Amino acid sequence: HADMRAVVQVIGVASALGAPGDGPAAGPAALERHGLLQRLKGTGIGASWQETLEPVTTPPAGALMRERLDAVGALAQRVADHLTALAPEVFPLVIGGDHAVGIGTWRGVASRIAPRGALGLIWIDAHLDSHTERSTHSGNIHGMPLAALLGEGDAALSGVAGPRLDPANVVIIGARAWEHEEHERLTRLGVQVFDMAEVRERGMGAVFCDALSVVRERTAGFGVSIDLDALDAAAFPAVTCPETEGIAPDELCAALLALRGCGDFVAMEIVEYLPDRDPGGMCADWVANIACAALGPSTYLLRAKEREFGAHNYAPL
Ligand code: B3U
Ligand code: MN
Ligand code: MN
Repeated sequence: HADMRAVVQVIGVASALGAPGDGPAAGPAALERHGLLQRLKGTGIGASWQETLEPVTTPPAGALMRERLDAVGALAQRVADHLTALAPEVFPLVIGGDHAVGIGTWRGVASRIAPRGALGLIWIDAHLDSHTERSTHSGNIHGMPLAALLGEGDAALSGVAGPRLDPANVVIIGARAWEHEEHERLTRLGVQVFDMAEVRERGMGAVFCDALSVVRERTAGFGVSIDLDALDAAAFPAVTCPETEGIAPDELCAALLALRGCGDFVAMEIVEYLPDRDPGGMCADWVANIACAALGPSTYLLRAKEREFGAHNYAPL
């Protein structure tokens, strides 16, 4: 896995098609300007940022649900195709954009590993993102991507090419705001939810450890999708739908360090960053900390670098 992490490729998706405002579309460029790639390279891994995808058409504000579903579906298909075409040794880090981009990310990643087996997914989010166009209260498509990945809802979203996720291989961490329809859907499907009450009670580390065993048990590889609104809104306000009482950013980073030892960790996504609400760049720093915690070199690679360069000539975090 040290080799796999040596080729992280950042793929921006500058889309706000699923969000109520257009702010999240500016996320990838803002994070790039803030030095996300340099921070990743500073851990000692190889990384590049070759692409930021954009929607081809953006329906006007107030467009019909039909038009918006088709626009999101078309973008998701392009994201999925892009990921499917990447060389096998590339580890994709997708930077949103709102969470609707996840439909493309995880169908694409599931297609890549399909010859070897199923995909597991850890969905870290204040919300459940498991509405369909029929059950949504807000009308916002970023509240629907997980349902679509599980095969539910309108064909424009659920029909994006690639294997559906098996509910038994999916877990949610950090949820604390949902509507009953989406909660019922997940209960019916059998998706395990580690809600915020459980995170608070047992600690993020213990919950993350359980989550890892679920998504790794019957799969050929697993991914992590991080909706930044999972973080506590007081510490991380730069999201479209801030929710209080969330995960502390440093707690999340500490848990994510466990990923460095996982050879079957195949892709990561970080979404919903809203630069408008981050004038000082404090949240952009946290995004880099999060990416580096998960994707920095394995202990094995760090030891090798220490032998080669001495202990302090590179930054492990
Ligand atoms: N469940 C609500 C809130 C929400 C979902 N995802 C985000 N917000 N970012 C909805 O709009 O469906
Ligand atoms: Mn959310
Ligand atoms: Mn989300």
